[in-house]
Amino acid sequence: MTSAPVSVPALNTSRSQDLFSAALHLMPGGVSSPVRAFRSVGGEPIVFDRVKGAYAWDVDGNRYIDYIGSWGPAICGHARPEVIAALHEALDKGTSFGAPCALENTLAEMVIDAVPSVEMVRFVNSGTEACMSVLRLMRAFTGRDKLIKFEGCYHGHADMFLVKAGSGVATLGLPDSPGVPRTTTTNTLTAPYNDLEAVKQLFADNPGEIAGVILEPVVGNAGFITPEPGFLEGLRELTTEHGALLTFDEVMTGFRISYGGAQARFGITPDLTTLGKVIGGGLPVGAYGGRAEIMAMVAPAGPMYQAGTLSGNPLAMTAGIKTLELLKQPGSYERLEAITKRLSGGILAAGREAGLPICGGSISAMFGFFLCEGPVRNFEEAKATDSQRFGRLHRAMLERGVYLAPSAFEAGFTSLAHTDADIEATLSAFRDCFAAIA
Ligand code: KE4
Repeated sequence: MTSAPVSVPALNTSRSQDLFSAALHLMPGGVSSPVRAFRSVGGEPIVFDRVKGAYAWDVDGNRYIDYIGSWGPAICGHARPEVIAALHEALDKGTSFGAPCALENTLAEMVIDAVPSVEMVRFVNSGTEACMSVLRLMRAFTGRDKLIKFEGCYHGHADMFLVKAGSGVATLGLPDSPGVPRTTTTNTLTAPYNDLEAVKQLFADNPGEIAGVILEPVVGNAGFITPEPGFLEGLRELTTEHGALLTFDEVMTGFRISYGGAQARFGITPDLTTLGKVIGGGLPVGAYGGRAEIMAMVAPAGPMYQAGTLSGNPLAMTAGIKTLELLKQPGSYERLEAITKRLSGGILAAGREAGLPICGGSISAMFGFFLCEGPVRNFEEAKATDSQRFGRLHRAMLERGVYLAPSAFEAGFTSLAHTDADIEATLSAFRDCFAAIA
């Protein structure tokens, strides 16, 4: 018997509504990035005023326990005093140099020391830039044009990645955004996540033409989907066998699944890795790196061109360095694993108690759930989730002061700032809300 949902006073979001109404006339959809518009969960987005630790406050003064953390960067908690202090100090020396600075050496050494595949690294300003650059590098190094990506995996918004795989095993890329010419995505092949046979078939159908395979080693952009045993190992073997490069897009998983990323946790070393989010500590940073012989292709060391005005800027380097220093402290990942496992286990238990179809899980500081029976091993199976019901859940959780990703096809993120009390309060809200939407 599930308890009747506890009613809560309606949220006063009048100032958010005013600001968002104005934003709609200023920016497409009123936002700087589509997912923030709450289109897939309904209702209007909350306009943030400030963040601190595990919390966000909107412009109406409502406080939320935040499980997005700026989509990953706030893994140590928002506005950590140590990061803010370091930025204040760096600010006095200027905001951008456009010239080499020692801070780049420091962060590069930290990334190289931490991430098994990275012997050399190039900093850029976003995950999108990192992924588009690494694709160019895979093509430059192999002299081949084709790429394999997986349905549901997101590698930023560069044209060649905006491919909506058709249903079925493997298909030539069909652009899923206007403005992306077919010629740009013809070389993008897709396969279902966790489907090694589909990848084998792609290599057989395109002998000597595939430059590389790119994937999220733990998927966070189709909801939370984990690699099945043998999947990552199989990709490592197949790419090596066919002279193609293996790239782990660790923009989301890097320094979140472990200090060395998913590749360290699973013990599979790709040829190249992309990073972002956490390594910028909330300021714009992306990076790509890998074997020195491959990175030697990158200009000006080699012929593959890639550049950026603000790449490696001192403020972003400072925030990244301080964030990794905090993460490196003993016990950080044990704490993240423990609170996230408790949260995820509690969500699944609450959903089942309410009689809802639910599946999901967590790895380190990343979690997710689908409102369907499951298991969910790929994007096709993820689409079975009840998005409508998720939308009602999202709004009900907001009213209870819990801020979840505004899409059924995203992951959730915890931080070192989330307390046991925050987790308990969140699970209490889930129990209420599952009862309300059952
Ligand atoms: P950015 O260009 O947004 O910094 O990174 C693109 C990117 C690349 N690879 C992975 C695995 C990613 O998760 C991302 C960006 N993630 C989304 C969240 N699903 C960013 C949020 C947004 O688009 O507003």
